[in-house]
Amino acid sequence: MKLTKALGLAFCLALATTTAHTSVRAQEITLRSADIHPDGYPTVEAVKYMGDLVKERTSGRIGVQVMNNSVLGGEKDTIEQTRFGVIDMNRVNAAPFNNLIPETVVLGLPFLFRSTDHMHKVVDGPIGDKILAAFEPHGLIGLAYYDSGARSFYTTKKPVEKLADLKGMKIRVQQSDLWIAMMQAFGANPTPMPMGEVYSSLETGVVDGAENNWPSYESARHYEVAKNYSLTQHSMNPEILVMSKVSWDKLTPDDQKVIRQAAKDSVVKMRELWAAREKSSEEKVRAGGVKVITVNKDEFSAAMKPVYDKFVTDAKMKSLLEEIQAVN
Ligand code: GTR
Repeated sequence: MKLTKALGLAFCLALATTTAHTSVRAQEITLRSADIHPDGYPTVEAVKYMGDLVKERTSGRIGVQVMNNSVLGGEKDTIEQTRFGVIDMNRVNAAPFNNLIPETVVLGLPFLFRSTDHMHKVVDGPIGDKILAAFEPHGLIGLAYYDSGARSFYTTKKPVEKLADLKGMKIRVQQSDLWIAMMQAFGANPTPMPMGEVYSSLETGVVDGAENNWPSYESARHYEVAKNYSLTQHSMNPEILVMSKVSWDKLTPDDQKVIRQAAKDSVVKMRELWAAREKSSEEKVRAGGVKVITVNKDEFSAAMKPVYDKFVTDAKMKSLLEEIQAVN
């Protein structure tokens, strides 16, 4: 019985693959792009939109197939696969790049950006370009930045009302040394893990809390199991769209230009989608019974000196930080 089922599944998969190939036959190149988020999430829709632009601008020769919902794996794994050309494109938060590409660390530093506008000015300007260029020696082409709002803490039992409440709490973080150090500076016990494991970890008590923006808190349904959301807004770490250098090098310079431009053009669309989703997600979780807590952000930000001391050490990081702070 088991064998029959397995054979049946294999047959279905083979059929699905054949069908997929048939439907894209008119396209010469199909770029597979990874994302962990579900359909409708702004990052997913923005990359689909970018794909439409690419298709239109190459008369249907090149298309983008967004493979979202973590079907290609967690972010850290898909980054590796993208570097090796197994995946062509990837939309990932800046955090899982931190240990590989030191220049990305600056973007996630706590309480760095003064506002969304400040963050936009930085990533849209020469500093943003400089950080994207730092991807290339690591087998990746940095294409664009997408919004990710501000990240705040949410907890299952005890609400975080003041800094001392985080003391000893097990908090899930992204897989990045910066984020581990940040949680330690907040007094918490960092537990790094991929996003896909967070819901069950909150539910079973493996962690006491996590932190994220409104849309992720809502779409991953973490608000169902962690009902205290404390508005610390400690980081505005953006999302980054990258392409595998292996896939990039197979394209003509003209096609590379089309890809770059379409990625840049999708940023405008993404920002609209993001602003709307931040609002609707906040409304949904509030309606779902979440307790939203206002905190004294200064108290949280004052605890972050050790993080800056640990990560802003060399001349390159110091100048990146100063340049960002100087942007008005
Ligand atoms: C989300 C982000 C994801 C991922 C996730 C996480 O806000 O869009 O790329 O980084 O957070 O916390 O793992």
